[in-house]
Amino acid sequence: MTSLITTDHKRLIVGMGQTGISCARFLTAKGLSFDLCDTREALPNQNEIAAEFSSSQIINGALDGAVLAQYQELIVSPGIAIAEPAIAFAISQGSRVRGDVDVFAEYVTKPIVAITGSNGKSTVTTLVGEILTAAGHKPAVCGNIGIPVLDVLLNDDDYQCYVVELSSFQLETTHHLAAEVACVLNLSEDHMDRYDSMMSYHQAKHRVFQGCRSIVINREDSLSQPLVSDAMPKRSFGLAMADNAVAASNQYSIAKLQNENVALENGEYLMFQQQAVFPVAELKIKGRHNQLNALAAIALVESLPESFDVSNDVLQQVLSTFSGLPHRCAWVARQKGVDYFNDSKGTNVGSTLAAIEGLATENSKKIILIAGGVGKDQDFVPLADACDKSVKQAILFGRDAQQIGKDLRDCTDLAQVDTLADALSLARLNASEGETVLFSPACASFDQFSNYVKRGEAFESLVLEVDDDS
Ligand code: UMA
Ligand code: ADP
Repeated sequence: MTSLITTDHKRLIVGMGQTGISCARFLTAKGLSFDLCDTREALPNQNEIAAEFSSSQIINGALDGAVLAQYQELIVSPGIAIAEPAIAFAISQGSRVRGDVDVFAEYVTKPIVAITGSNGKSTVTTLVGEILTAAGHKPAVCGNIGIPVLDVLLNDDDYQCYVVELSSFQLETTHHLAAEVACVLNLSEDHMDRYDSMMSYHQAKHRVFQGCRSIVINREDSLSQPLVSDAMPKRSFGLAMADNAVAASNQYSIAKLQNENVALENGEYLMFQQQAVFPVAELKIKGRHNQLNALAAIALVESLPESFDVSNDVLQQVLSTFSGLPHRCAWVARQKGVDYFNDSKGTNVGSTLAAIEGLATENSKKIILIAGGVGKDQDFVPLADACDKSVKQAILFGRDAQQIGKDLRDCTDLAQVDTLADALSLARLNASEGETVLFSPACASFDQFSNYVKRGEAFESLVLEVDDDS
């Protein structure tokens, strides 16, 4: 990045990926000027970007604090940490740093459902969107899920509300979201290569509550709960009912009904207060974590103003048909009596733990786990108990296989290989009829794949290379 740059523009968009380009288009539509930069020397679509934003300067190469400090406002993409020395220097010189979600919050006038957490964000965001759509409302489903918020805000007339998935990276640069309802679904270690402690990660996540009008909390995860006044409207979800009166208000939970009501079959139900909402057995998304996700989604929808009313019939219809998103504990095939599951989106310890617990059968070690990749400085020890109980063998591959192996030693049989293909070959050799091969890496994919989708697709095609003879 050259420091000889001179510009009349006051804003610099830092990062020219999906987020940066959405900011550039939005600012252009608002008649506001800006420059653009990216640490890459040349982007594959550099010429197209230069042509589309011909009145902006485009700066490529390593970030330079002196250049950045010439701008009053830096709109920083989530992939770039604001702790980067060049950005920190610009801040010290008076530059204001914000992200695309902060710009969105400045302009948006319709209700926002804001969803963050370590795991389950995309599932809950999608489910909330599906429920609202089925009820005839027009939600925009956007954010970290893959659709930049400013892209959808450009088509604001098409929507009645915004259901936004937010990452901690996006929240770091968001100053006042003012959501209609905000939720941290759960909190467990992730992105420890970007944050210096769990506390900083927690602080970033909790920025989702700034200026919100109501909250949804996870009763069983104290780290998900904000410090807010008792007057703040609140709904809560958790597997068990809380027994004290305050926590009991607006409670969503799971309960086993037996001979309670002739109109209902015995079994487990999603509950609101004492009222059965939906039978667990009829949920298409499986596992305890997905039951919690379903409760969270209902609580979020029911926190919206009355104009977003959703009938019981609509709720039943969506809950009985929503089968989850690809690459999240998705069944791929049964071969020689062995079930193969792709959980490539299991990119941290919390999600892999949920996957093992979701697929475990009581008192038997019938899972062969394939894990590994970029460990993001996580501690893998929290997987040890679940491996001890339910994992017959853990096959580790990729950059941080050795580190994971150290954390899991003694709890299960371990094997280390180089690639996903090697891991699957070994799993095939060792899996017996009635067992499960679970690919849930607990790691990011960047050492061997461009993203979790490509990694999951690779796993599925490796599995399906062999004929399904089930
Ligand atoms: N860039 C630099 N220098 C860097 C890092 C990035 O110049 O050090 C550039 C990149 O070259 C890229 C651009 O900045 O051209 C933007 O990259 P980005 O990494 O900020 O990503 P976007 O393409 O803008 O996509 C982002 C989110 N990416 C990240 O947070 C890393 C997407 O989440 C999100 O879907 C998208 O905005 C729309 O809101 C992805 C993700 O991995 C799925 N999120 C993480 C997660 O879910 O764990 C947080
Ligand atoms: P996110 O968007 O937060 O990454 P996803 O819905 O995409 O969440 O799911 C990511 C991974 O986390 C998948 O492996 C999924 O099985 C797992 N998961 C989903 N919901 C939960 C939850 N409530 N608790 C723990 N793990 C979960």
